[in-house]
Amino acid sequence: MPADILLLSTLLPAQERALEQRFTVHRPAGNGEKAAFQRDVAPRIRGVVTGGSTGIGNDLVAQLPALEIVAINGVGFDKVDLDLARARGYRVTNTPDVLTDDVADLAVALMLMLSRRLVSADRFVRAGRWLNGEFPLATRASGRRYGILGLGRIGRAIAARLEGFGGEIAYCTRTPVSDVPYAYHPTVTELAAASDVLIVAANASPSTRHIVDAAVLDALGPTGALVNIARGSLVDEHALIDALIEGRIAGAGLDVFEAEPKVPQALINLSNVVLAPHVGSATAETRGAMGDLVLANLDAHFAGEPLPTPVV
Ligand code: 8YV
Repeated sequence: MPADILLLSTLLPAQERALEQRFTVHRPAGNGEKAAFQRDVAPRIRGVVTGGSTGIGNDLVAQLPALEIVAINGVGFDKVDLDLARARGYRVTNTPDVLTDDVADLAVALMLMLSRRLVSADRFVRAGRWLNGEFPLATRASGRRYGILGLGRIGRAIAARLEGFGGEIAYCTRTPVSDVPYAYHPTVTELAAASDVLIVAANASPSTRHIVDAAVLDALGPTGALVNIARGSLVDEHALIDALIEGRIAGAGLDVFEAEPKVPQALINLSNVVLAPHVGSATAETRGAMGDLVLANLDAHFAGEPLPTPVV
């Protein structure tokens, strides 16, 4: 009998078909179907596929007594309770490596768009305003001081790209990394003070919540820019909005938000902000590779083989 899988994330259509060929696939219950789902389906669910930014809540896990594996279609596992997984004995997998380049590309793109004011420039041309005068001067993107918060796979890929921009690269992690030539700063405030562009690329966890706060933004200063491609929870969004409105930092490029997909109107109103709808890994190629890894983890689990990319 094929195992019952609950699909909470979208995969490419061909991958959802592949999943349906191998498993009995269920989608989340709509309003009015919840009682039937809990009674008839939930007790049979052995696997869950979910997104990195959505994860799975413990209330849903509590409804799934037969749960054996949560396959995250993403690298971040901050929205899955790993202690609960260990205690209950189900596996957790993610999709590292395959999305690193895309997320690093987006970090650099946001930095470039922000410094060179590309969103405003595009609007300027479309509105026909070029006919009446020149576009205001932007800020150089090359040759700056780049600070990277978190130097895991994605942080390193961002640094590798920024090496091509000249300038200085520094980073902040809990302990210094031995194999990189970049300057180390033990605190985020010190890193921000030494940076023109502060790029957030750290894992989200209770200990990194709001690690970029008002003090860090003030250390970054009125000519500094913030880029966040990690998780919204790492940045105190209220403090960020205040700093942007008061000109205590120059701008922000954001792919992630504290309550996404809800984006505060205050950020939408600001012209010194570039906004993206959490698209770090959202290319056809990378989503394909991520989906393949999700399928490979599920196949391995149900065949009793070692998991390709286990977290728990
Ligand atoms: C995805 C992500 O947007 O990898 C992650 O942790 O947040 C992103 O790659 C998400 O997982 C898609 O479901």
